Amino acid sequence: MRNRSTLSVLAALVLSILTFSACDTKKEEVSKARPNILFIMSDDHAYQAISAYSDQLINTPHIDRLAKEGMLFTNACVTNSICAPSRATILTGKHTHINGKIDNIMPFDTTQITFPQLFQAAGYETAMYGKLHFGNKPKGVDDFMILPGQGNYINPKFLTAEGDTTITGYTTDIITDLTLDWLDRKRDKEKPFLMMYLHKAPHRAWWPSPEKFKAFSQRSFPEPETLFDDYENRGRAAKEAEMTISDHMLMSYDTKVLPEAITALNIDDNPRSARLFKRNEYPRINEAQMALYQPVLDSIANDFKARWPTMTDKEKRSWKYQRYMQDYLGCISSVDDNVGRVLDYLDENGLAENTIVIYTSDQGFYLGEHGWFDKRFIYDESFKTPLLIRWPNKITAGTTNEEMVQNLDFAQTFLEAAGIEAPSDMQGESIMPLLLGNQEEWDREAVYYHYYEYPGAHMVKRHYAIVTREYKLAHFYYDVDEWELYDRNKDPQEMRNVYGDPAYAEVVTKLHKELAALRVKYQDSPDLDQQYIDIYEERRRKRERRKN
Ligand code: SGN
Ligand code: CA
Repeated sequence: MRNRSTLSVLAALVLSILTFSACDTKKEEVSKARPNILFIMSDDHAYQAISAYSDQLINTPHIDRLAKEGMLFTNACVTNSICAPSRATILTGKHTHINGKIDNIMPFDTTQITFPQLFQAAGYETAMYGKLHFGNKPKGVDDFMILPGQGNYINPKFLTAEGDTTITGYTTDIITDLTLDWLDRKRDKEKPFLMMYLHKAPHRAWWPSPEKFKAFSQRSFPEPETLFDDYENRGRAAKEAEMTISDHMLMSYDTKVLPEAITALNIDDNPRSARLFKRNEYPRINEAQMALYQPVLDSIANDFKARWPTMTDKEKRSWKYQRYMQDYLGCISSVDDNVGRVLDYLDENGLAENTIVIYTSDQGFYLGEHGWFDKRFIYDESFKTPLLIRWPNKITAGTTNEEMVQNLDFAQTFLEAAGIEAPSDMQGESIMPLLLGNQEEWDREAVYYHYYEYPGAHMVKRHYAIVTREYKLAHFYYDVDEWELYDRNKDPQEMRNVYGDPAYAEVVTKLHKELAALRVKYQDSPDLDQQYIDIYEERRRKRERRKN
């Protein structure tokens, strides 16, 4: 009896060890073959505001962890530097002239395949939380909670499959709470996951949480060298854009000077400014939150009233720049804290090793360079975007990569990492060789860019361009016909258009040829340029008909 029972216990033990280890091996194999993907994207996060790129403005220890433990791309860029087009490119793996979402207004044709659909079909558990800004609900996700349109910073509303819900608190914290809850409780843990964790911050009008608002309003930041750019030696596009800190940044709406303070000084502020201020986040603030925001708003208003009347124009621009940076970087600081929470969760739950973590933005942003805020231009600060990727045991920790990768490449990269076949009409290239250190398998020498939203907000003219490691050749068209060439090595701040300089004649000829070839490769053409212009003309006619 005793023997039998000892035997059976032994047998059970052996069996359980065998089953356990078989199951463990199987799990290992499955997980090795199919990594989780955590795609973190913020909105308008300039690489200048990540300390892994530059420690001039802010310390972002948590985002930096991805560089320390993974790969930092120093030449990652977008195909069209604006929100919805960038998102459409990421989701479809196609340039915006092909996927049709050339600007923030154009509807997205939802019959197109987006990469989360392919993940879902391949057995991944998929979700999207935060800002999509697409005009459509996402496809291919088992669960979603997204902000409507641009969404709000304070007490934001979310769209879900079950209807709308409004959550009290600060958007960056809330999007993270929801993401962690999905990772912890909602998802099917038998499956690998694809999580799209998408921040609204640091999008205009840059409202930090009350704590960061207070802390950052005490700080001052170094000015970029080109804050007082006069746009000499460039074409009309830079001169005519409406995105200067001095003239186009709104006093109340953007720099958060209470409208009463402006009226008190009898200053001619753009009427949109107070109107937008009173309509945007300010009325959403509840009493408890206002107790924290109000003292800071008052101190900004007092400082403004005391100093503004005697300031020179130059000092006024500097003052607005400081206010802009205080709020923008306050927003970033919350993003960084929250990225830290998510990375901790991965660590604490044994998920870090088999999860590819990507941190990026939908484009870059001007933090006072050329006197600007906003984006849209081919010039570096908005053309480039942060990109940091961690994938333990695959990517060598602490590596920097200088290749020209684009948001166009993301879909194919993620699909390859997950072992899912990418549709043959996607236009990017998987950057897997770079991640795995097989640099010799990568031979891209130039990327293509095309911006369309003109006439439109900030009035940045339409342009398409070729960018190589050495040069940038751009054609501004529609109501101008101007070419710009920048020598990226000699003139990294892009202050001198050398298109007409005879010293660059050969470069110009060569780049014209290469640009024409890229236009063919990516199926862009003068006819297509015209078709998209016609759509704008039609929109304008419709608006006028409505007015009359
Ligand atoms: C809004 C902002 C613009 C910004 C666009 C696009 N104006 O229109 O400054 O360029 O969004 O941003 S605001 O008065 O509404 O703040 S994007 O990230 O969605 O492309
Ligand atoms: Ca954006």
